Amino acid sequence: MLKVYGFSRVNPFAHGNTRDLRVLWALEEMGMPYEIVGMDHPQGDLESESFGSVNPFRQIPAIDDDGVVVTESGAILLYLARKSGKLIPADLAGEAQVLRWSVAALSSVETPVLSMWFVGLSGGKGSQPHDALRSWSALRLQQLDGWLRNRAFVATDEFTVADILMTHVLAAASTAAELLEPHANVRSYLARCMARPAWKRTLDAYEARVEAG
Ligand SMILES: N[C@@H](CCC(=O)N[C@@H](CS)C(=O)NCC(=O)O)C(=O)O
Repeated sequence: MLKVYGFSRVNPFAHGNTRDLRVLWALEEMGMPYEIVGMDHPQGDLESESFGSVNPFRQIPAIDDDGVVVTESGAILLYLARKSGKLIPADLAGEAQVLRWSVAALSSVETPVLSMWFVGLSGGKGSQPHDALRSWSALRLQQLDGWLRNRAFVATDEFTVADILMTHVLAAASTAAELLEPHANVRSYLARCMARPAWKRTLDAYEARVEAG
């Protein structure tokens, strides 16, 4: 049985935003069976020797699929899509678009918005580096907004794992709402992806299971 390492307890700020949700959402969309290995972050479960051998970075998410260990949310989603044949096209050209936009979500978009959040959290609000990161983030969102002008989904005509990654990057509490505000195409894209029943079921199950503390 596929094991998913996900949080069982996490601090209140991160609760509802953690990257195990990307994996759980994908599994829900794919209808794949799995079991959750619950990790208590405040209690130090990520620091255990056994988890260190799963993920040297000691971060969630990770999966163990009958001995195939995969970490990094993007790599996990692409692995699950290839394995299930769902949320990714079967042809090489279509698959390339999903790879392209999965990497774009996690590098071109997540890097500036997460860096801006981190510098702000570290006391840098109002500083020159924070302003520079805001400009960098705003540029990427403006460009993404143009790309989404006539598209329902980011990589292909259908919903794919690239949409899960892009949606979760943009909807995380770490992405400042002020960045999204000017971009109507991005906002309607997010609303469309987050209205999916599988996302609602995933979030409801997470909220019922994961303790904020
Ligand atoms: N690049 C990784 C980042 C994983 C990550 O940042 N995980 C967070 C939870 S969302 C974590 O485990 N934080 C705990 C820690 O770093 O101590 C991915 O996309 O999977």
